[in-house]
Amino acid sequence: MSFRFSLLIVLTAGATAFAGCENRSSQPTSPSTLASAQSAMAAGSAQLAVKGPSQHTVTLFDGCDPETFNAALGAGTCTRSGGVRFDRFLEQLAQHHSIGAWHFAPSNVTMKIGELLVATNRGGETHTFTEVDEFGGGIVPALNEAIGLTEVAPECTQLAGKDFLAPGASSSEEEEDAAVEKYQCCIHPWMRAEVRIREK
Ligand SMILES: [Cu+2]
Repeated sequence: MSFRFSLLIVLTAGATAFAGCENRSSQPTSPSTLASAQSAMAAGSAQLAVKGPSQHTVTLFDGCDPETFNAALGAGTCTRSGGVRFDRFLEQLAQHHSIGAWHFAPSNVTMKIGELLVATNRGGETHTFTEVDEFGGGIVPALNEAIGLTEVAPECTQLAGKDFLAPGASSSEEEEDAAVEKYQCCIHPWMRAEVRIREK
């Protein structure tokens, strides 16, 4: 059920509930509709504040330490405060082939056709949120090597400027097909998410 439809039911059911003996609602409200309305209301009042099409946000996080990352990779590479020092970052990658602070949250999303998928960068570095057929390496050979990825995802070799999300930036797309889609960062290829899009 889309958000707009849920809201309509909540409002309709609410009007009926408060009408008392004066039946101001011309349409009788079935118990199942009321149950839907109640579950929609129980889903949280925060939902009611949202306007426009229903959207699902994946947040891009990292844990870069500005002092050491900027010294190693150039001024402006990392704009957050505190975090994982660059030498520690490389050690962790070599040991674990990923580093948890650099991740997409949530990493699994289920949504419906017509809804918006939004990616928002809340980290201190630039990331991409790139749809790929298969997860693979990215555009930084040293990072691919550190995590043992030898196949570069072809989609990562065809990025445009708009695909690079600076800290604070967002992208969004409306999902049009029922599918399971894979998304990864083309800089830090262990940052991954799977998105299941269902029929309406
Ligand atoms: Cu990244």
